[in-house]
Amino acid sequence: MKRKIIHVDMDAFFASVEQHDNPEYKGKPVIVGGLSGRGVVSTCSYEARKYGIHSAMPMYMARKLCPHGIFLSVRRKRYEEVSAQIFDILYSITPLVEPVSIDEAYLDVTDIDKNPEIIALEIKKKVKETTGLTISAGVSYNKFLAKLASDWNKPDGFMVITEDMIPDILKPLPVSKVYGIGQKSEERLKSMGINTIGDLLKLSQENLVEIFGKVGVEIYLRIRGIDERPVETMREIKSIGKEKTLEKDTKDKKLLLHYAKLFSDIISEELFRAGLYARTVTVKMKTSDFAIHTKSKTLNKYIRLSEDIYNVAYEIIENIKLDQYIRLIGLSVSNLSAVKYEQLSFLDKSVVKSIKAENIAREINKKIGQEIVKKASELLNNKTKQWRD
Ligand code: DCP
Ligand code: MG
Repeated sequence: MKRKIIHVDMDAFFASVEQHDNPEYKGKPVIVGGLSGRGVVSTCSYEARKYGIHSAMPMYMARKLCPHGIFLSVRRKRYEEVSAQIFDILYSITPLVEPVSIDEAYLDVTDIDKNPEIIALEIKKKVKETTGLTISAGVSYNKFLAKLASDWNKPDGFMVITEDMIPDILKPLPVSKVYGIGQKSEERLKSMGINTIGDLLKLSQENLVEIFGKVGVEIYLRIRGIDERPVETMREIKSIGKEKTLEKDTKDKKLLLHYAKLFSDIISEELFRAGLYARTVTVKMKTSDFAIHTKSKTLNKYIRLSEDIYNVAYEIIENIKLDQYIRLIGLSVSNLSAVKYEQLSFLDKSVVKSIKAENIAREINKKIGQEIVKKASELLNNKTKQWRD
């Protein structure tokens, strides 16, 4: 069965919040970003975009392009507050929400017995009522097309892409609309006379692999409306942790254990709130040469008491030979499960609990102001060394 995917993305998010909170800025070019000498634009209102201003542009350049603009610094806490309201609306529709950024998410509404267009329009309405802001929504049968759709007629956009529209509707689009084609590739393609998706469609998969490497295969499929990537909810967010860069590099194990105790308390509390247990405890340390070392221990039982977590951390730390100074200590638990005795399968009913965990993760990250709770996949991407035994 074809999936029903919705992609939503707030319009000129930071700038719209500013215009909403300060109605005198409405209809005016508002530029939000770093206001210091080397600052860059975070985003700007659609009124400011007419002057050629865009995200990531140096602020001095934006000032040159639009001297009479309203230049504001970033109020991240406020934007996070609004973001939380938006995500509450999304989670009230389905637990199958994949947050992409502070203002963007995918929803898989395949199993909801309602027309996806109606759901998308309801989201738009609720977001407007709750926050006073507009969100653009796209509906389609995969993530790639849903995202294209939400971008179709921004701001306050709404677009549905159905199977019968493919590939014709894609043909006139610039190649930059395709995931994996950045500015550099775009220029390269241009020099080869390839400007639109229509041009790209004429190339074989082999041609695309020659040009882009492995990602060429994905590009080949995407532009034909094929994208099997699932909407990834929090089910795969499977790690809770905390770390701290020490005020002074140390070799003092007592101090490291002191932090391990503090972190165990925090982690335990979060496991309780999320209704989860953990089976793996990982100690992370950064040495004064900035090398990152990790050492994990996986138990044959699930734990969540602070004392249990600390005992494992204690054992790991006690066994580490400290021949270098430590500048950062971290503790995390993974291999999480909603039940104590068995590993849950992917299809298990832990979805809701995992979602709770992720919401909590987001809250903790917000509270602490740094990202301590991560997706397992992100952890795997970190280049870490195993601590020598
Ligand atoms: N952002 C940032 N720096 C960037 C890009 C974005 O700080 N280089 C922030 C500011 C944006 C927010 O993230 O408001 C969301 O990013 P989007 O890419 O969704 O951009 P906007 O929501 O601002 O505009 P659009 O209407 O194009 O979605
Ligand atoms: Mg946006």
